[in-house]
Amino acid sequence: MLTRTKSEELFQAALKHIPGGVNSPVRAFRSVGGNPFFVDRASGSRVTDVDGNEFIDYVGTWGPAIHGHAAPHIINAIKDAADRGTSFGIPNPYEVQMADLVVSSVQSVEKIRMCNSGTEATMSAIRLARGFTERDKIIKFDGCYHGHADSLLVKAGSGALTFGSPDSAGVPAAFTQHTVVVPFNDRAAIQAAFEANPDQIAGIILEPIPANAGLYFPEDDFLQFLREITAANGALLIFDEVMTGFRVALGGVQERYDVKPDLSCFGKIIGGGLPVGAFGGRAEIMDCLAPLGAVYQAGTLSGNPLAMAAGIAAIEGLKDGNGYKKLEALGQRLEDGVMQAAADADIPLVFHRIGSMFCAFFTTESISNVADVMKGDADRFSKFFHGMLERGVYLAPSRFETGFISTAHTEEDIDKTVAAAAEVMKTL
Ligand code: KE4
Repeated sequence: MLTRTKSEELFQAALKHIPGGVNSPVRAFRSVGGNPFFVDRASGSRVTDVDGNEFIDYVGTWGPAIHGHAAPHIINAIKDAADRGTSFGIPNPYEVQMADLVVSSVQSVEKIRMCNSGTEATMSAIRLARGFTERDKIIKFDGCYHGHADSLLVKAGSGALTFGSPDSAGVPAAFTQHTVVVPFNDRAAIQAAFEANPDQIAGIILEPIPANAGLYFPEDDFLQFLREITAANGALLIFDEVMTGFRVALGGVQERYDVKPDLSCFGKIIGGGLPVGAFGGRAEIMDCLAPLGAVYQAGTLSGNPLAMAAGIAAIEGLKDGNGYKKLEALGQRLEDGVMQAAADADIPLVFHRIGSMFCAFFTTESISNVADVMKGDADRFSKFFHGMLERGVYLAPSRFETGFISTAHTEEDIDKTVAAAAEVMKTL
């Protein structure tokens, strides 16, 4: 058993003044049981908790740590920038460099606006889509998560013709009445939504590869279908690439699937571990933003030099493409090893992966939307999570979350992980 004394003390102390003891719900281990550990330090592929336990980390702060933790080139970039001031509220050269870097990396982005989180990015992109099209309604997919802006905290409606109802307390029904929720990969439902709302749909927003309710994939040409049906109906196609942007390729999912959305949202990696979000796309749409246009959007720390310096270092470190080759090789090694471990233990397992993003489902069913993900064995996942934690491997503390490999992970890390999985699978 792991020594958890200091983490337990800290968690009890955290509970006094922080709701649930955490500053973001998923960290609380509520879906796997037990209490979270507290990190003392992290480096490369490892995090070390306050009791001195070291773990191979596959959460990677939920995506930003594509170069691993405390990557020297990122830390040095932050230190250099910090010595000259942390934020000015006045334009700084890093903002121009970041904008040029994203535009040169992502085919559909002609202009970009920085903000401070993925939530801000998607919230702002939707406001911009509504302003540009002068329409109110948005289509989103059941199971896709775009941060916690009111109009996106929406429960799936009973069908394409009904609007979503709030999926959180505190969201007035009126705030979700313009959001239509349809099942992912369901072309008929999308067709019906457009027919039921002629000339009223401002846009469709989606995670082009959903990764917040398990990890699953657009069925053949589904993204191309969305590109065509939005164009045909005067609606915008919005890719939420907060997680997949610069993760699955330098140009994101849109590069891998060769589909050009009208707007894209980013976060995580482009902040190099500091708070950042961004949204960008066609210039004629982006130019509707204040101060040029009538769509208001702002942020005190948007484009601050620290986050820009960190993000620029993170992206520059990916440009030669070697990192993606390494991530693919490590991802394949992990997938092969874990699948073999499950087979040897006669445990039914579905393993979805794209590059360095992966998710394991304890089920025999195929997975193509969130309803399929719900059929997974939650109890088995929790036992697997804790068994791996005991053996020094930290997986995402929820079966609905995606795991991440970094370029700091080694074949030895992967082999240790597979060996641990082989032991734990036998206990399930
Ligand atoms: P933030 O506001 O958390 O920076 O980004 C929201 C967001 C938007 N779009 C996508 C596709 C996302 O994955 C996210 C945030 N992802 C979660 C991880 N599943 C953040 C972890 C958390 O909420 O603590």
